[in-house]
Amino acid sequence: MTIMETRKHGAADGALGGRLSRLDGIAKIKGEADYAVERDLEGLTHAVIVQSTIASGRITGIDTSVAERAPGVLLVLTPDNQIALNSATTWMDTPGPEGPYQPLLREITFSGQHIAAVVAETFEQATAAAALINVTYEEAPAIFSLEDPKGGEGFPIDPMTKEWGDAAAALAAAPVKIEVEYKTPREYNVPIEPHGLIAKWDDDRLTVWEPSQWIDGMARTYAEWFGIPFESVRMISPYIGGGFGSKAFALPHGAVAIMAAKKLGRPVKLVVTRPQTFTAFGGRPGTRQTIALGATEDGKLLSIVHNSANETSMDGMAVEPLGVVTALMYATPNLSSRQNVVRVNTVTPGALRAPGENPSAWGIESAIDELAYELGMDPLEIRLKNYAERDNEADKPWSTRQLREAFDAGARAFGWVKRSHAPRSMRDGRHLIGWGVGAGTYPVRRTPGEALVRILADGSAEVASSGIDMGQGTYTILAQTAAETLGIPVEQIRVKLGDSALPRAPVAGGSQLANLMTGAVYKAAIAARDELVGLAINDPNSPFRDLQANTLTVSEGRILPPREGGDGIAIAELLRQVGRDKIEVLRNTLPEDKQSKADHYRNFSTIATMQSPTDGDYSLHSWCAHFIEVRVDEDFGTVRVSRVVSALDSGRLYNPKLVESQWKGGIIMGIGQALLEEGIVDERYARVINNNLADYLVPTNADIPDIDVISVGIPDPHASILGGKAVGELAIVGVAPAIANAVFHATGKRIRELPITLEKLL
Ligand code: MCN
Ligand code: MOS
Repeated sequence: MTIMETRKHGAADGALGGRLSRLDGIAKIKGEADYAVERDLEGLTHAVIVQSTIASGRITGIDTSVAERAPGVLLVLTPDNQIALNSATTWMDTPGPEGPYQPLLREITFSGQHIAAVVAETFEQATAAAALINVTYEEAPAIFSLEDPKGGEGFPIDPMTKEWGDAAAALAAAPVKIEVEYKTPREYNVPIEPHGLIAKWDDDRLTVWEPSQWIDGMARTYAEWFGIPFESVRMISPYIGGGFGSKAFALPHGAVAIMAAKKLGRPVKLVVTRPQTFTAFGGRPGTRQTIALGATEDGKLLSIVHNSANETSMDGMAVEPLGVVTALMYATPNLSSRQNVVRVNTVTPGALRAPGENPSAWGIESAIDELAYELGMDPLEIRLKNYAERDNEADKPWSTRQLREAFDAGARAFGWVKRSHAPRSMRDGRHLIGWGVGAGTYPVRRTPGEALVRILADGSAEVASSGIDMGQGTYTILAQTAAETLGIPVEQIRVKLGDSALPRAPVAGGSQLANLMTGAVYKAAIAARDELVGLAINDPNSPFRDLQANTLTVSEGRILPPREGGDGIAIAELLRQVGRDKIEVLRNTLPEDKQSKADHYRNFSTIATMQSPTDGDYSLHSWCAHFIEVRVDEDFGTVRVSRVVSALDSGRLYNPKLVESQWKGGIIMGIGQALLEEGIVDERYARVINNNLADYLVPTNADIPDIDVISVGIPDPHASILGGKAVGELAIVGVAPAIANAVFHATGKRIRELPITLEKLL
């Protein structure tokens, strides 16, 4: 896609802060966007994965003889003939598990574990042959989920402990207290584009076409698994059909495809089926948390005691940090938050939009509402009364916290003053009406990246980075940043992303890529612009030689002299006159002590360089408040969300149109989480039975009302180079509790276990 092909925009509309439409949108609508696994390579073969049908035990035999003789079959991979791979370092840059890495195992720890793969000339042949593999097992008892008493209390994760004051004593002494338990089920990312890849070897060089949120991180893992240098792996991922956290890491099926390509000496394509995506990687784990709040009679918090647990797999460790929002949102003199992890027979859980913050807010934002009703207080008033003026956990001031403004703006736009307090007091015919509020937050994370800016002979410019765009808007905001900084119209900026041959970028996860990469592009573009101006004043062939640098400006693709000096010359013309075919600048945002060349790629392909939100003098976070109306049908128990007004603080917005779309997307996912989404586990077989998009329900247009989003942010110079804060994951946080609070207001029933399905209301 070139920017020339997209709709024309005036520069004022296109520069940073303008409401430019997504530059990748047209190609996607026309079907011209080339998604990674759509390549048709010469000699391409097709692999199909076979998964375990038991949840616990071991394979006693795999008979592949019939499958091997089936038409078109080229290779059957099993635990017995796979290549032993190296263990890869973790994303934190610590050593991986001991021993070789094997993507196919005889030991079974969850239902749906990869146990074999068939590669054939066609996808149909591979699918047919995969059904002919005969596997026998020795089955052992399985722990089906967090609900299974066999799983017990699990074991503590000490780094998750947060403690100040004496929470237990303060709770015991508090005049008003509540203690309640909240749960969330397994939830899945279900991006429309399923996971898959094409792997191709050329001698010892590997090319992988694969949708990825983190090209550099995944390329490093592939390089380590197969014992080749990082530079020998090329990952290509120009467009991604959604990820929501699930496409950031190399996964076992990737190892299988690359291994098969190596064994066969032919390119291999492997795309997991929709049901297989439910166990090829994990979604959000099931969680439970108990929250005890102690308060004064007039609603001042005295203590929070929080105990939580999430499920993880038998052999992997996934911690869904359930205390993150609990400790941040409200001022309390005493707090204790602890977390356990329980091993169950499941695939290792992964990251799903706002891992931690999302279920954490579900707990505290429900509990504070319950406390409000216990006290007979307005749910908004109790939140303002306990407003945290600083980060009590880190003991630092907020950089910016426009949450009070969010409550004010949201309440005003929603008409909160017209709410009557008592449950079941608002009604419209058969519908009980409920109004609920819920707040949310997401931290500002910072991992370095680098970007290349190139001004070309024709006066246009290129931006290049191995960062990615999965729909959130990276192509567009990087073009806007370069346009504004270089003084070149946005139509003349071409952004190249999604290729590991380009300069290094951090993970598009943790809602950080926009702030980091606009910063890197800004630095590179400033330097490129300075070099251009330098040529203009120093080159003997320049019409501006001997002028002062700070008297020249670049605008609309022209270098302009001081006001009285005429209309200047086009960049292309200057480059021609001074005999240059381009200006090229690479800049990164690494701190000085990390600039070392030796491990250049490592600086960007792990998150070891990531700064926490409290690294520095301030505590950096985005904030939001959701005001939601529900209509509950009294006879059927059906809940419909009929109105959403959310006010959000993400600092400075680089492109308000795209931010609004990100926020609305998050709110829609929050509605799905509140009312629909649930991995249903069949306890007998310890497997998720609704492993497809017909039975795993996500919202459709008919489930979503008009959503009103209001920006209350102000530029935050501590958060990022250009003043923005986290956007992508923020808005899902706090939606589910706002809906549950609205459902309570409508019906008088407190639902403490998501999703809020009709049988829970009857
Ligand atoms: N933006 C802006 N001004 C800012 C910050 C962001 O205009 N100050 C806009 C930009 O359009 C930017 C977008 O918001 O591209 C998201 O920015 P950011 O919050 O930095 O998030 P990332 O670019 O790191 O994207 C990852 C984030 C995450 S972690 C998940 S999960 C998620 C999300 O983005 N998955 C998504 N949004 C998604 N959107 C789509 N369409 N698909 C997914 O899978
Ligand atoms: Mo987002 S869950 O951090 O990729």
